[in-house]
Amino acid sequence: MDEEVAVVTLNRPAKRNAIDEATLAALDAVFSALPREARAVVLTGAGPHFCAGLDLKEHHDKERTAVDFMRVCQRWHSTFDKIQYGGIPVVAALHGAVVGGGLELAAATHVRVADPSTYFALPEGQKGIFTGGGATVRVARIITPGRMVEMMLTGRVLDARAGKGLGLAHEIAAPGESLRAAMVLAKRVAKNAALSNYAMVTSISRIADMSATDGMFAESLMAAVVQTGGEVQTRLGAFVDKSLAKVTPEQVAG
Ligand code: 1HE
Repeated sequence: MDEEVAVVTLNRPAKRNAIDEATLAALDAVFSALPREARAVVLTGAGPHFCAGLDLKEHHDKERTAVDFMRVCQRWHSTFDKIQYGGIPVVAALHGAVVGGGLELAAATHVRVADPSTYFALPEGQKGIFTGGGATVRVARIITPGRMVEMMLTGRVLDARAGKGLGLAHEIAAPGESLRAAMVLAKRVAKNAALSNYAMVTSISRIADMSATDGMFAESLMAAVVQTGGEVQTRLGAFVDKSLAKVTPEQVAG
């Protein structure tokens, strides 16, 4: 923990942080029981790459059946849902390969900071497999389904800048600095009211799945809870007495 920011590190660098069953279980355990005082999380990967996706050797060796792999996918989905909808903002610090299931993992986070070494790919087709960790939903929504189909068919690799252009990254840090830059952002995020952050990470993507009428209704319910919540009087009091920082052009994103 660093100033209310919990740092979660994929720590299997010798295998490029490939996600085997044990790694997924560890991720699930961490995101199921974040420290109570955590107001934001930074997710990073040890070694030269963020994450090489599904552990292909384990999958090869296990000779899973269709039902086995369906269950694997369900575990990935449920773990990544905990990341996306757990109510605590998650900032990904990306570097090196963010490929296959690594991109699926990154897509479950809320803010993604890359450094120039970062590259994105969905190389499943070349391996004779398909995405199973939520990419058809999460990655397709970020880059559009058409672009995802093209990316998978061609095996195209996107560098950090191209990834940022498509929304896979939101910021490009200096070389080797994505973790530091992610910490800066996470500390900023952690200063928001916790209930506002909860509303952002739990409701916006869900409302995108609803009809406009249902979405407006859900938004009004969410806003009714947040706008009458514990920190409103203090924070708006600071606005009223002019002690709250103004919104200024200096805050424009780079
Ligand atoms: C792995 C994996 C892995 C590396 N599963 N062991 N993902 C992929 O198709 C990515 C496949 N991996 C690669 O293309 C490269 O390994 C990397 C670009 C990620 C890294 O290259 P490099 O040169 O830094 O490392 P390396 O020498 O290739 O790998 C180091 C070790 O990590 C080596 O093991 P070693 O025992 O020979 O030392 C690799 O075998 C191992 N390794 N990547 C298992 N993915 C729910 S469905 C999700 C679908 C997917 O994610 S498909 C997977 C897409």
